[in-house]
Amino acid sequence: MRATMTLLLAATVASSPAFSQGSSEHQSHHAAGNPTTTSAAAMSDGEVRKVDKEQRKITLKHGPIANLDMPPMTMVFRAADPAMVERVKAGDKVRFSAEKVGGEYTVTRIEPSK
Ligand SMILES: [Cu+2]
Repeated sequence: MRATMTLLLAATVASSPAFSQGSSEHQSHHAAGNPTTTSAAAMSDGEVRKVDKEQRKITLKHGPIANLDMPPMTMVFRAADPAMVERVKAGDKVRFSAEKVGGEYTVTRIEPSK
């Protein structure tokens, strides 16, 4: 797929200099936009180990979290939204997004996984 794209692009550049300008602008637009979009929307797999409703904390055994550069582990997260600790319970398999907010690892999104 990537090799095909490169060949097509090379052919376009070779045969039509006018179009090559537009193509490279298009390429750089995507290169700049993708990492941001991906990290904001990235979901990681996890399993709820413990929910502390009073402290609004969720202990998750999680898989790799790309945007936090974190390997799989079990750790405590703060829930961004109080409703999150009502929605999940120990033993639930979930998909979630986490970010570091104010120095605390915070779950910004969490949903059941199947
Ligand atoms: Cu972790």
